[in-house]
Amino acid sequence: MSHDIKEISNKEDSISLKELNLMLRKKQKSIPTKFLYDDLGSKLFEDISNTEEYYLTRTEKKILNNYSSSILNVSGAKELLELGSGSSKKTKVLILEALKEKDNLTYISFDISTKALKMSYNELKNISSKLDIKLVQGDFINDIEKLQSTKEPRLYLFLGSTLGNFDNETAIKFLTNISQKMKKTDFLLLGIDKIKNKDVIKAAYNDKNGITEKFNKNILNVINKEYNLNFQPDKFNHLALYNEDKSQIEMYLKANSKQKIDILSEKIEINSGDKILTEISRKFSDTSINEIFEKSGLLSVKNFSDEKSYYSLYLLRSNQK
Ligand code: AVJ
Repeated sequence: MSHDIKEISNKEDSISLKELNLMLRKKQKSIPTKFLYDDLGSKLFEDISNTEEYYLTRTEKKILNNYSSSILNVSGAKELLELGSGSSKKTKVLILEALKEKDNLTYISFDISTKALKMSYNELKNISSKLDIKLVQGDFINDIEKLQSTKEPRLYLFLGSTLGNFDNETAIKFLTNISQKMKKTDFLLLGIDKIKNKDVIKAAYNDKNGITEKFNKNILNVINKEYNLNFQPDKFNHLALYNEDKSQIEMYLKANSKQKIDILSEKIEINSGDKILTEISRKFSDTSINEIFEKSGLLSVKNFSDEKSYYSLYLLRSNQK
């Protein structure tokens, strides 16, 4: 059985070759992070989340297991709307808990990737006849205002520490969009990775089996395909540094030899040792994340954590109304 996917994005989301060219010529070269997540990249990320070193996914899952019923009691949600749902595996815990108490529940899966939406549907379709599943394809930064609202109390979910991949301005813009969309009875559950011992953080992005390395290098295959370029992944090394001043992981591809890339009938010269930034992953303190909430019109109602305080789920409501 298949399921309708409602499309609300204009799909003009990809950057032009010209823009990419500019990004690769800047003093700090970069490639947009989203190119990490083609089908292979999404699969590799799943593999990362099963490594010993990558504590984030497993810790978040544990917190959800422990506190699903509190989260649902506080929020009183009749609808769950997940932003960037991926495969919805973690959310299943919350859905199963909600179904214990309720006669019906709506789960709205909102993702840029139709493949992810289909996976999410397959993961959930047989759970219960009381569960109504809706699939919406769109970009969670730009299309949030286009989402349909109902009168029911809704719990927005943004899990997996994805907020950490946004710079400050984008994070505030994104959260402001959500808080403006939220009704008085709505809540947002947000997954946040916390500042901790830097060796623990660094190890999570440098797993010994080299899966993160594969994941990082795959970005070059993705843009080669997308823009018909000639990057050679073997000529780069994976580098994930923890920038303590900014409390963020910075993931780079570092050239291990001199090379030329053909782009727009020009050549980009890359010297041995040049670094291309592919992702930042920010870590927060309770204070630094609350500052962002305040600037976004959000109020933290409660937060849930693990015994080591590695990770937190913040339950928020909008301060705008
Ligand atoms: C799932 C995007 C939050 O930043 O930790 C994992 C992605 N990058 N290893 C993160 C990622 C390198 C991950 N996010």
